[in-house]
Amino acid sequence: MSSLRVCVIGLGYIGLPTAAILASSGHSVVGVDTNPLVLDALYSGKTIIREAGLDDLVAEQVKTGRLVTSASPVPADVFILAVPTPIRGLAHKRADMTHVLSAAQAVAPVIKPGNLIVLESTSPPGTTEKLIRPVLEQGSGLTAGQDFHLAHCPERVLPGRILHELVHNDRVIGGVSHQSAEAARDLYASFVRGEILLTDATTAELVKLMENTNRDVNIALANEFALVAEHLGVNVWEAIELANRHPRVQFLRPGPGVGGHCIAVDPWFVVGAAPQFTPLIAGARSVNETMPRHTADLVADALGGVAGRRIVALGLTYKANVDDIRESPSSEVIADLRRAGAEVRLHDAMVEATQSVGELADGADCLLLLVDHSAYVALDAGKLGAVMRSRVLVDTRNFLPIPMWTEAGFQVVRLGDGRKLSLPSRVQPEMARVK
Ligand code: SAJ
Repeated sequence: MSSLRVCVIGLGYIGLPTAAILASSGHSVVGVDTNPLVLDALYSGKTIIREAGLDDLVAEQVKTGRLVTSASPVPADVFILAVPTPIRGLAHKRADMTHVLSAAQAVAPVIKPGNLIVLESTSPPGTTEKLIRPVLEQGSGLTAGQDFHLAHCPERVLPGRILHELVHNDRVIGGVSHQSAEAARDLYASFVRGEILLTDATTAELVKLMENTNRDVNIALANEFALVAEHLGVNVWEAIELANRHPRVQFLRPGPGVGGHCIAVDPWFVVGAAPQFTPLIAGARSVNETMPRHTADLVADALGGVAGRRIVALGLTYKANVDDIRESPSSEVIADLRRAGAEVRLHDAMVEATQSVGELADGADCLLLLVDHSAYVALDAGKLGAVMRSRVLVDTRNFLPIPMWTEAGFQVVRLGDGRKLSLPSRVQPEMARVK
């Protein structure tokens, strides 16, 4: 395909890697963001996101001049909207479409006949047809599907593997017309090596939500069994390993909760679209939402109450080996413990720290592993135990080598392991719970 002028609106975890890959595929890319920090960094070839390989790719493309910045959309052949779609409201969780709406409003006046507009942001079903389309048509005076192409191409990359997955994953593209879908396919074919599958816009929106909901529901199932196993005095990790030996069973992993701005958010878009048909999806969400609280309870059980106890929380990001702390279950666990009177010291192997785990452990009562960052494998149980006031390890990810910790004198408690909870404090478990 010939080189196109592409304007990418939103330079976050999806927009920036997409912009850089498009530039490296020979297109002329203008990156647009409302955050001046993002633009300033990019102007000098830098990023404010940590993602494997991204810094180098961006620096290279800025240097070639194929990736430039702008504070607002400029005329182009293609516009890609990659802005966040968070949820708002605690009781009735609804998609917050403010960013998508303003991106569409900003693009509309510069659209020319023959342009292609692609929505990449994960959105409630109907967004492309019912929200974006009228805004673009009114603002441009043109008709989608006739004068310009409009498609939804949901991103599906995994943070930590974004650059690889952007190229190698299959892509689903939904157009408001078949020609729109084909125009988008031609663009993505310039860098995607996976298969590109065409459908209509609303189906593409639902497919994306189904993918993340599938993961959320399956994590909820693992979490629910973790609670069952604790209740029955069984080790869920062993049980999962054994169940997964069945050729058609594949349990995911329990943990202290589901974080990030995708898996914990997208199921609500489905519930919002069809509340009367989604008890399972809503139920899975509530199981996953109870896990941070349950984790705080586990710590309280292990310590016989947390008031006045010193706890070192290991891992603040929403998952392993990324630096993204947004919507992390860790922050909920920590807030719960602090509310109950604990002194919680924080460490994250992926976020620049002023103090080492050893320094933070000095005089502490408990190490609480919340995120399984690879770096934590190297923790030295003997050295840490030597400086702690009491030796309790709570591992919510079944990640640390238990024999090393028990040999160093640690009382080890694992989330989902009912066999490890025979602590003296459990004689009166209700009193020890975090209320
Ligand atoms: N988690 C568990 N147990 C597991 C797997 C994950 O507790 O077995 C937790 C993680 O610790 C984390 C959360 O779930 O808190 C989400 O992590 P994740 O790795 O499952 O997913 P994300 O949010 O990083 O990326 C997901 C991906 N979706 C799917 O795998 C279906 C990715 O492909 C999407 O592009 C991304 O959401 C997105 O942007 O929608």
